[in-house]
Amino acid sequence: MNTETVETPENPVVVERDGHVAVVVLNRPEAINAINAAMKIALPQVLQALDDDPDVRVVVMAGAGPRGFCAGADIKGFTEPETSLRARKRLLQAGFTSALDRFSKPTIAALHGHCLGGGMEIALACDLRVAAQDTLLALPEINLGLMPGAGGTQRLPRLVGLGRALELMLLGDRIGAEEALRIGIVNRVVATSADVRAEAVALAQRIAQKPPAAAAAVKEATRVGSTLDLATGMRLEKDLFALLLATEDKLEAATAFKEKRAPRFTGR
Ligand code: CO8
Repeated sequence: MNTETVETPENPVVVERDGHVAVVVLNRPEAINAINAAMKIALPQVLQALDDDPDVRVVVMAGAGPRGFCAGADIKGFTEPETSLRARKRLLQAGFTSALDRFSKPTIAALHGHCLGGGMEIALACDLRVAAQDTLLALPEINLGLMPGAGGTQRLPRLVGLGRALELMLLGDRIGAEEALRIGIVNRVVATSADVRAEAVALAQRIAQKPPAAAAAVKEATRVGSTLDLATGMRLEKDLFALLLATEDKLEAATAFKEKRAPRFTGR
C-alpha cells in the first residue's frame, strides 16, 4: 500500500492506497483519534481530493492505533464557551460528516474499539460499517450537556428506527458490535480488530470491481431517495437509470456477457 499524507502540522488524516481503494485513517492514536480542529479541516479536504480522483472507486474509513476508531470530539478543546450564533454558523459551514454526504463513491467504516460521539457519527455517515468484536459504539453527548451534532439525531433513527435511536441518545449507553449488528447499525462483525481493516478493504475491493458510475448511482438514488417522497424518489431513480444507459461500461457489460468473458470497467 502507498501512503500519502495531508499537509497539516499533525497529519491528523493519512491516506493509504490499495488499487482502486483508498483507506482514510484518522490519525491521532494518542487521543483515540479524537476529532480536533486540524482533523476537521483535513478530512473534508482529503475526501474532496479522493472524490476528484478517477482512480479511486471506494473509500474505507479507519482509525489508527489499538484503542479505537474515534473517541469523538476532542473534549480537551472544549475550553471556552462560544456565542450561539457563531457556533451555529461554524457548524453549518464545516460539517465534517457532510463531506461524507457529498462524497459520490461508496464508503465503508472499519470500526474497532471506541467509536463514540462524533466518531460514531462519522461511521453513521458512511454507507456500510464493518466492526471488530471489541467495538463499543455510543452517542454519549448527553453526558456532556450536549446532543449529537454531526448527524447522529438524523442518521441513527433512519438506520434503527425512532425508539432505539432515542434510547441510545437519551441514555448515552455503549453497545457492543453484536448488538450493533442485531439492530442494523453495522453490516458485518469480524472476530478481532486486527482483521477489521482487511475485511473492510476486501469488501471495498469487491465493490471497486463494479462499474463505478453504477455504484455511484445506486448510492445517490438510495441515499437521496430516502429523504424524498416515493414519487420524487422514483423519478430520481429513472433519471439516474437513464444516465447509466449512455455509459461505455453498460455496453462493456453486455459485450463481455456475449463474449463469455469478465468485463473490464473503466468508469466511462
Ligand atoms: N477528546 C480528547 N481526548 C480524548 C478523548 C476525547 N474525546 N477521548 C480520549 N482521549 C484521550 C484521553 O484524554 C487520554 O489522553 P491522555 O493519556 O493524554 O490523558 C487518551 O485519549 C486515552 O484515553 P483514556 O486514558 O481516557 O482511556 P480509557 O481507556 O481510560 O477511556 C474512553 C477511554 C472511555 C474513550 C474515555 O477516554 C472517554 O470517555 N473519552 C471521551 C469519550 C466521549 O465522551 N466522546 C464524545 C465526545 S462529544 C462528541 O463527540 C460530540 C460530537 C459532536 C460533533 C461536533 C464536531 C466535532
